[in-house]
Amino acid sequence: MLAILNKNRITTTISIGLVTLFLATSCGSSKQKEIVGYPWDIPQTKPNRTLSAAMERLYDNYLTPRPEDNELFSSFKYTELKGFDYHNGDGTISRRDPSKIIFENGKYYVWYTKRDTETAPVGASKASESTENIPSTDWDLCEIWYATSKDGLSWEEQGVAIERPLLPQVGWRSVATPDILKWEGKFYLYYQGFMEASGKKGDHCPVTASYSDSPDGPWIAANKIIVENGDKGTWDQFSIHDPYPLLYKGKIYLYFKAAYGDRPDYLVGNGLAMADNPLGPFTKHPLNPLFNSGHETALFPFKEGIAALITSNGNESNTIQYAKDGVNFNIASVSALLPTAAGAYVPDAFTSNGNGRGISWGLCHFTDMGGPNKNYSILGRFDCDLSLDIYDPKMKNTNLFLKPEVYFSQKLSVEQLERIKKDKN
Ligand code: AAL
Repeated sequence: MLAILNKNRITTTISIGLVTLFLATSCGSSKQKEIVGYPWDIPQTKPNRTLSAAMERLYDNYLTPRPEDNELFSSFKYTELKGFDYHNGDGTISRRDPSKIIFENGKYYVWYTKRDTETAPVGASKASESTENIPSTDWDLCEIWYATSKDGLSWEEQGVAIERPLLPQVGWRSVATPDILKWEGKFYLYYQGFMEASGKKGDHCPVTASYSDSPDGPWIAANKIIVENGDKGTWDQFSIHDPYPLLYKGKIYLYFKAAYGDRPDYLVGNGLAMADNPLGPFTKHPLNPLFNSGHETALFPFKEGIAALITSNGNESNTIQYAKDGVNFNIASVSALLPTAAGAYVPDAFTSNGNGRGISWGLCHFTDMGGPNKNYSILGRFDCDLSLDIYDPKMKNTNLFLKPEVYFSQKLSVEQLERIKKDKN
């Protein structure tokens, strides 16, 4: 009897059960040779032998042992977009946090946070210096704009979708980080509605919404909080960020993000609020938060469940996760260079048919473009193969080669350099 300890359970095997393969000898005799090592040709199903914890995990935790066969593994490729002007990168124009992309009227639509301010933001740490015209963070004093595209590479900015309403309405200070729902022929934009400059106390805001008969607007503001902050002392008491609606199991599943705990050691989790109607009432899932890591919400229907890109913040950064029930997520793969604030093209986001097909491209953002004094963000395109309908082996590469300049751009801080020098003496 041999007890095998692995991460989640103790398995007692009935016998050691080493895999035994028998090879005929070259002279055709019946003499057979026992191979006791792990087989050369990776078995697709868990072999009946004792395995190390890592090899147990390979079979227990992933859809397939090889990443190239894993429908929920992908590497990511990036392309610069055509059609957006950033005022020579002086920090006064910023576009960030793209919504998921939908296809309507023969073209792709995306909504995003746009800042067009007199100056670049002063930064969260100097938020007290912000004014009616000077933004604190990159997403302060913003509006929600939208753009359309025929090919997903060249975009035409169409104009503002959601302006900042007048004080004291929800979002008077800034409206940001939108996402889109199509429900019974109408369109619903959910977004963060700031009532103070972000950075002053934290990044505090609730979620509000507007609706329209057409993706081109005009948009009517619900003019109320759609997803309330949590009770005092709970993880989402201050912020409900990145509202992200999908239609799943016939209900509106609105995933969202909250940052909790005291900075700098704060955690970011994504939770879920559900409703039968787009303007609520929304009921938060009792198991929230549903993720222990991640940042901006990026999810899509996959088979009968929901898959998620978990980018940064937490022990499970850089993973792709899957929940058969849309609630209990597990790691489906570990990848690298995941798109930040991904807004994928999700053709079946609102079908609720229990047969999600996955994603293969979308938009994301790149922040901190102009350095501390000219901070702004740009939108870019990512491509991947997290789709059941394409097979692109070039997207299944776990051996990422990055140029030395990428590594050398990760610089030691002045304090770190001092510590290293001091340690030496
Ligand atoms: C983003 C999002 C939310 C935050 C800020 C703007 O990436 O998580 O939208 O409030 O940063």
